[in-house]
Amino acid sequence: MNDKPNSARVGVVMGSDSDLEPMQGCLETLEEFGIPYELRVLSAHRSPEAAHEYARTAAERGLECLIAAAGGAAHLAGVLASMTPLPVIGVPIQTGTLSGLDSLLSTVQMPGGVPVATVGIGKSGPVNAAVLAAQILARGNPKLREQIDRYKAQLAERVARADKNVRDQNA
Ligand code: RP5
Repeated sequence: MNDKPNSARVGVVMGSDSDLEPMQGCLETLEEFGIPYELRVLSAHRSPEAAHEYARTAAERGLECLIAAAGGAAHLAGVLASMTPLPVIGVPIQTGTLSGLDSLLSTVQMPGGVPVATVGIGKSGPVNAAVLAAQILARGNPKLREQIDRYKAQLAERVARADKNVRDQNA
């Protein structure tokens, strides 16, 4: 799915290939929704010119939303957001040194006028980034809107099953 840049609607950008494993939940969720994406490794610090070029051309290449994952001094999402009119979702990657608090704060604390919609640290963050991207793309797309409704209904069903199990076991 990520080998067709012309049909991609979401750009998923990671600061390093070491972010690929923690981002699996994001990629799987985009695939679950049938959203074509392109996947890139671009670093705000190690390959700034390539990152800038990507951000500058993302909208004209037909992308509708960017997801940027980075850890540590995580400036990738903010740098992309500064150079594109597209909505940017930031995924703070959990680090070994500061457990991702460093990534979270450097992704979320953007100056006024340059928002990065930042998701949480840990497993839920990458999944939520994909769900948020789907919700952004679902505006004016009734089929995708229905998929999101079904997704949320499944979440509720899972909780109802867990509730029943817990009550049965503790009756
Ligand atoms: C960030 O530094 C990357 O996004 C990654 O999360 C972190 C560590 O990168 P590597 O040293 O593993 O390449 O730029």
